[in-house]
Amino acid sequence: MTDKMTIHGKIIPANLIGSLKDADMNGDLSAQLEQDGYLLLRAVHDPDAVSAARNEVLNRLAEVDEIAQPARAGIASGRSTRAEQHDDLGAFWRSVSEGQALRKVINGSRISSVMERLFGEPSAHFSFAWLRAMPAGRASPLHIDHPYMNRGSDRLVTSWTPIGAVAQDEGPLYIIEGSHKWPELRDRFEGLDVDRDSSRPGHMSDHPADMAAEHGTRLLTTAFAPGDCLVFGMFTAHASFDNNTSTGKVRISCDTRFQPAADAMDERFSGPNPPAHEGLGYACLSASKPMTAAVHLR
Ligand SMILES: O=C(O)CCC(=O)C(=O)O
Repeated sequence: MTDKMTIHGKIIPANLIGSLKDADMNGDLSAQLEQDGYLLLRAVHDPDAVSAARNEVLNRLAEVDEIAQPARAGIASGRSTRAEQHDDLGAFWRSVSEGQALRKVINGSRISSVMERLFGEPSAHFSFAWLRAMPAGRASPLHIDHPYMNRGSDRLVTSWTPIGAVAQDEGPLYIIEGSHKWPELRDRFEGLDVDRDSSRPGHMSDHPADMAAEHGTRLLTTAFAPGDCLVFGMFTAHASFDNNTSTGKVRISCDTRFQPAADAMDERFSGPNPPAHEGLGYACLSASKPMTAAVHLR
């Protein structure tokens, strides 16, 4: 497997890759998040609901000829008519991101009740959602979430949901073990707001394997099954492995954000028409661009 575990084409040595451990769902979720910087929640969502969400997204991508028929296989066609069919790419991506079946999973009662247990009080979620369709060869850059969404609650957490199974060679998310406790990440990023300070990037260009090796830690990942999700805090360094699928399968995932309902919410990502970064709405996401287009960073 390790020859298929690459980041920007570089093979990651096996000794630098470890397994995310399953959260103890009956234990203290808050203490586990504090200790590990993440919670791997297995089977938190209904797999049938995830499958319905997956088909909903794939059918929308097939409509713009980016997914080959039968759409449920999730294989990239290598083509796109998205830009020809949709003048407003942000509006198109918003309509996909607000699909009923998708929202039933990512904002549903199952994950909301886990969040209530995590916070020990009622939870709320951003209305904005970061849906991604990652074709072969593509990966997300290394970053922490804090600089992108720090105008509201400091108890905000990310919930990363694979919309369908993601094998280890299909570009799963990884976190850098122990990074949530690294003072250097706080020194470098705490208080940075990428929409107010464009002089400093929010992501890191350091190679994650080098960072892990320097700290004597590893990149933690796993194979994800439909229904799983990975929760982490705002200072946990994370990104994805390259999608090295040999079948052309696109990795579909969605990140959402939860917080205690009583806390202030970052207004960029809340309400019926969230302005998101730079007021661009869903057009701020690289996923709003045709899958065949050059890669951007969000
Ligand atoms: O899905 C990905 O590739 C990246 C997800 C991510 O960066 C996040 O959940 O914050």
